[in-house]
Amino acid sequence: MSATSRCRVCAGSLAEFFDFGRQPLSDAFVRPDDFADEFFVRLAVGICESCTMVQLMEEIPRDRMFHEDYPYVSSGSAVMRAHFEKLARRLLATELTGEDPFVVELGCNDGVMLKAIADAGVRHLGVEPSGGVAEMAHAKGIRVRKDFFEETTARDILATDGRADVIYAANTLCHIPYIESILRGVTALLAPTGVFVFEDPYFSEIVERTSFDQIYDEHFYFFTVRAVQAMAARFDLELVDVERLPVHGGEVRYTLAHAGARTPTAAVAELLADENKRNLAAMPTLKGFARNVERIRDDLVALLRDLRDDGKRVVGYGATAKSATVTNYCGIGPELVPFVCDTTVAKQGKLTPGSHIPVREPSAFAEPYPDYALLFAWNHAEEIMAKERAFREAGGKWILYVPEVHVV
Ligand code: JHZ
Ligand code: SAH
Ligand code: ZN
Repeated sequence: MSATSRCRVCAGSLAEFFDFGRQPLSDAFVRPDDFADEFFVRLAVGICESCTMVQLMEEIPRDRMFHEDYPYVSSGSAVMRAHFEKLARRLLATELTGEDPFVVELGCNDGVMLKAIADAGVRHLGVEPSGGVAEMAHAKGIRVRKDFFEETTARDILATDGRADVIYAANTLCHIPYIESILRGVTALLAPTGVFVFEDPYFSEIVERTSFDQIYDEHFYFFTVRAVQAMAARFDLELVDVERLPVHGGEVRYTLAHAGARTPTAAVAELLADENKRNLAAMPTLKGFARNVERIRDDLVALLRDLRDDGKRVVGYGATAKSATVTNYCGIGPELVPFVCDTTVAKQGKLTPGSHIPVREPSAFAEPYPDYALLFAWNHAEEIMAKERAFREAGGKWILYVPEVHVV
């Protein structure tokens, strides 16, 4: 782990605004008999005093996070599958209409987006370093390169496949501290009229909803229009469109093009104005966020202790990466939440990182239903509550902690 106090985009100085303390790797689920060598990092977040990019204070070695056993599988949510299919259809209709178009996806995971591109017979390449999920994509008939995307990878792809009309990355670009290498690679690989489209959690939404659990090892950057616009300009790229997305608790889809190649839409200036109105980059705003985080921690722990003291059963729902921050920062372990259920086979039978809550298969939820379910996968609330309608009908209640601790 390398400590840094300089912005990874512009080398400006970072002003730290929150420290979560010692945190485990969020997707490092541990075997019950083997947690002696868990890896911890200092999880703290700061803002660049020059370019306003919000980022972690310390970089975590990428191979510790993204490897053969990386457990997150993108196709686990029906809503997310539909989201990516819709985007694929739109790209096919608007950006991939020329002769023999070519799409590159960074972090294609199990192929949730590229499947629709492959089915349309369009030339594509997924770049995915995590072997297990890359293999799942390959099994779907998708062309995958098991690798980290960076400048050398981009130049290599350029040499073999030519320029890309679309370069796409969902929930991946914000994971990559060495973003300079990525953007140099993108600039080299992108066709003159091509677009680099990426979508990630929106920092404005994180502050607005105090969704502090978006802050964990894998999320290195927390993008805003202002910081992305400044970053793009450093690489002769230009932010030409933004679109707010409801998924994963509120994201923005950014579209970059070569500088001067496209006219920016009005949405860019509008969202930038909104950020300025909110004083998003100002220290008092960030300190206010920090106070809200502490309040939510106190409220959540108080509620869980009261329920335990009243003899109520509480079960966790969704062993998310986000929940690593919640459980470890708040000090929530099996004494407050005896287990958490999750559909991901690779997480089942293991313990949550750091907090050591057993992960069980979804069927355990109804054997019998608990009194309360703590919804760690709150970003999938609609989908999960619909699927688990019988829980509420049986008198069960959901506990949520975004944007405040509340019971429904
Ligand atoms: P979910 C991961 O974050 C990590 P996580 C990563 N860093 C990131 O940015 C996002 O994904 C994209 C389970 N589940 O999507 C499956 C059910 O059990 O909120 C998952 O383990 N039943 C790349 O992990 C978890 O919940 C269900 O019905 O915070 C959801 O994880 C559904 C829908 C999900 O991402
Ligand atoms: N796009 C999917 C997957 C997000 S998970 C979705 O939105 O659901 C983030 C993925 O990025 C992981 O599968 C991880 O292995 C991959 N990743 C991490 N660093 C990368 C890099 N440098 N190049 C390409 N993929 C990377
Ligand atoms: Zn900076």
